[in-house]
Amino acid sequence: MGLSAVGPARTWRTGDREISLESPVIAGILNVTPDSFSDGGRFSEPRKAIARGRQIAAEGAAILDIGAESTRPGADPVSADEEWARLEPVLRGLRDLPIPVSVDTHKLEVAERAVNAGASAINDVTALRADPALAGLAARTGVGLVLMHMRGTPRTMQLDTDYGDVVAEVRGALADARRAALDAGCEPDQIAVDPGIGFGKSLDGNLELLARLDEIASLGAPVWVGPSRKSFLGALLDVGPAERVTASVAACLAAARRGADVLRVHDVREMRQALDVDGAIEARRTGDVRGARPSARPRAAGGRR
Ligand code: HH2
Repeated sequence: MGLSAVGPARTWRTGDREISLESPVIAGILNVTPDSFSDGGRFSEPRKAIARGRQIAAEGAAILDIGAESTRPGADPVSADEEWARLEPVLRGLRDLPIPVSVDTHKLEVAERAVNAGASAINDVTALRADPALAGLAARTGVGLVLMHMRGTPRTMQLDTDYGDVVAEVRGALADARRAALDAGCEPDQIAVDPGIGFGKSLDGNLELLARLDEIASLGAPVWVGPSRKSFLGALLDVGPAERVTASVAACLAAARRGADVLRVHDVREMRQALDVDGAIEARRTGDVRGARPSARPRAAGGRR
């Protein structure tokens, strides 16, 4: 099975832009935090963050996902003012980015400011539990909304990772959150869902969610997934975050085969190469050139022809 979607054309609407999900796309991660689990401190300085944001777009991401509060297990929360102070200069510096920017926040105050500063989507890792009013903001402004499953909070989420049927429970919670967003006035094509790999899940739970991602995809919403560099890969391979690049690409490809639309990754270049090779092979197999659309993908600066 290839990675191109079958059936009617699907899109994710983020403000005035529509992202085609005919084949999986990449959301490149930019953490402007001092303490993120794999890249904390690398892009805390706005100048470096802005340069990395541009690089992520040039490397072939369809979305730039900027986070200013770490959600790693045990992380301390930051105030809205602190979160905004980290985000503002970076958002302003990336206003002319050719790809939409999503902001990874669960605070209404931060989300409102981010949308005013040009963000096209809000990525809420609490799926409206922290602030249900985020759905109203998305409904009013038309920005995209990602609803991610997490048990508890980053401080508590790894204390209880037992589920009866993890996929059924996550699917049910995402269906409820999606329904709440629709009731608040969002359009269906604005709302994406995400099973929250690593957020209150055991190694087995994470593997089960990826293996049965098609059941999450059957909700009919665009599916985000974020296994990138996470500790379940470290548990499988006994390597640290920086050495989990190949494993992350493998996990994302497996997820894409089971219906993931948006692959949230730190290593955009490597993920892009994997999708391009898979697309080219798939196009050859099916005779369908849609799978290999190199012209739709910006070439990295300095890349050889
Ligand atoms: N994972 C993280 C943060 N935000 N958002 C979505 N939709 N899906 C995810 O899997 C997800 C997410 C955690 O990763 P990272 O941003 O790299 O680390 P940190 O939270 O430490 O900044």
